[in-house]
Amino acid sequence: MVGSAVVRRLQGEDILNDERIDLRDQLSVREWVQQNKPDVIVLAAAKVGGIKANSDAPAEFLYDNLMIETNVIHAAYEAGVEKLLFLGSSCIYPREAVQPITEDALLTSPLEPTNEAYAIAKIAGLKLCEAYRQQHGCDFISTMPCNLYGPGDRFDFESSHVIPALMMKAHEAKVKNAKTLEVWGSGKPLREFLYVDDLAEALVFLLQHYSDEKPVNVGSGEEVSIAKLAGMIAGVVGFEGALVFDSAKPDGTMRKVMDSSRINKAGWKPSVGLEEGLGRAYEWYLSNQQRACAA
Ligand code: GFB
Repeated sequence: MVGSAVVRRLQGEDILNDERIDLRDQLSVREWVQQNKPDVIVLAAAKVGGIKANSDAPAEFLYDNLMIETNVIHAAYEAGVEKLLFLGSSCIYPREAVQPITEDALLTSPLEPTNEAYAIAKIAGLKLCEAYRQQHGCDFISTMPCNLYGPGDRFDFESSHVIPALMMKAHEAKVKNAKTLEVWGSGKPLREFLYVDDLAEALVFLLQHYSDEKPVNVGSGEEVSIAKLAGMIAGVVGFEGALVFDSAKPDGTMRKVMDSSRINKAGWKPSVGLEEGLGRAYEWYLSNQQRACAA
């Protein structure tokens, strides 16, 4: 999802976007980077998923992400890549971080257990960028996006993030004329969502204007409860039944809103509000259902 948005944003530029490489394979990555000699790498590739996928497959989330990061970052160093941008995530901040979360909160207290494996891997990625900058002078930077959504997202009832999962459920409920829509957890957790094309704009902005070891938060600042979000999604999809909350499912972190004032002050602001973004995401889902479910 993020990679495609960056490619959309950079249309017309000389972009290498080779989906055949298994980034977990060290040799393939090294050969590809040596042969293609990119000037810049945006490391958007990762094993990602929603709260259930993270809890069900911690080994995959840890292994795949560690392999992707170490292979790409080291290969970039060996090939003398001029700039590399690594993507962390707001969920790598401590579970009880003071809100809104500033970049300084990293590694100050324990992580949220439902995504600990993913968070540990992503923290390692940030630290790799920092270490290659310190030891070898590489211009490798990192950013922390909040929860993302939009075209190219993976739509799956079980393993998706909340927006695509609820969108699919609401769509199916509407088509089948069902009376209820199941929402996991209490509906009380608060989340901050950013439309993926706004993130792509921020990434290009950082590539052009930022060079420091400290990661940069990129969020919308727009916080919403899961209950309200579910209602908005039902509205966008046109599902008119009732929301039913399943308290047997986990809530995860109760709140994770980031302080994005550093990038805001530097000049980047999001342009797509949640209501509009949900509409666009649903349109994309309707016209790409096959691709959306295979992503
Ligand atoms: O998007 P989500 O899976 O990830 O869930 P996290 C957000 C909230 O939505 C949780 C609730 O409180 C879920 O219980 N929710 C309600 C649902 N209905 C659903 C549903 O049908 N599907 C899903 N998936 N959730 C992830 C991390 O945490 O955040 C990842 O696990 C990743 O590592 C991502 O970084 C950004 O926000 O809880």
